[in-house]
Amino acid sequence: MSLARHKAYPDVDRLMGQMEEFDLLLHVVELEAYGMTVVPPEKLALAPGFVERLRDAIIAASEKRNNIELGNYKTATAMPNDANGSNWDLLEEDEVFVEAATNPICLTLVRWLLGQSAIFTGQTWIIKGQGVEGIPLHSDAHGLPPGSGSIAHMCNTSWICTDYTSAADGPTVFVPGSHRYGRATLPHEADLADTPYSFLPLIAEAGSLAVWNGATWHASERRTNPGFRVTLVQNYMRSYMRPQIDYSVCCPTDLMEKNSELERLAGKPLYPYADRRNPDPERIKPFIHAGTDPFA
Ligand SMILES: O=C(O)CCC(=O)C(=O)O
Ligand SMILES: [Fe+2]
Repeated sequence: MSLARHKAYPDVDRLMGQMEEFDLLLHVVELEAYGMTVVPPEKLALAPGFVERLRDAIIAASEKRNNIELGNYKTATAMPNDANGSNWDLLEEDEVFVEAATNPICLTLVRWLLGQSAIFTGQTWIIKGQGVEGIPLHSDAHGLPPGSGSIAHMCNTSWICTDYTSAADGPTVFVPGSHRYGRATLPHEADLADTPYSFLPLIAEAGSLAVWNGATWHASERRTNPGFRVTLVQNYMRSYMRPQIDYSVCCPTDLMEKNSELERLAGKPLYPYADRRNPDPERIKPFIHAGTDPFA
């Protein structure tokens, strides 16, 4: 008999019921132990054709927003440079993006990690063609310094829209257990070629959902196969840590011009992204640095 029957801890009892209903207990244990898990399509209660619609909607959005043609996603050997341009903020492009963000199995795992008050904070695609390089190990929980590792502050749920069968597909890779470090990677830890940390690849068939604690270190490998890897990335966050007054927007310019401390305190927040684009890497740098040390 489960403890949930006592109904003494409603926020958890609800989750326990859903985890049993959706057969997610293994995935919750993997999230705790490894910092990531992959839910296979058969557990995701997907509407017929969901992953095909999602993949087509991503390709259509990329072609429309960037005024390009991507060709056959299974066989293309070249990818236009701007296939990932304007790739944030997709809900209004197609209702399949709303289905993806609100899938009940996805939300059960999100709420396990972030609590019932979790909020949806972003949705973006990755299209990755033959020869596209990987990216180094990093945490997605930007700005959270060491000491913050006992709970998840944000998480990532990624819909896998094409099969990730081997390293040649250019998959995401993860350092298992790294969510416990509760910090960003340091420069000498980040390169997959010589990092001292072991990592495991995200191998999954199309229609799977990969879920990770945002603090779990991850990277991606170079894609050598033809065709595109297509992924829908979704972020959710805890609802705290937002300013009462957003001085980055409303602090009078003349006051900031007279006082450089005031300008610094007003901040230049990384979020929200202003124009659907990944921000300039120079703008992200200070936020990543803030995740390396409590005094950073
Ligand atoms: O799989 C990849 O290309 C890496 C994606 C990534 O870093 C992310 O979704 O946060
Ligand atoms: Fe990431």
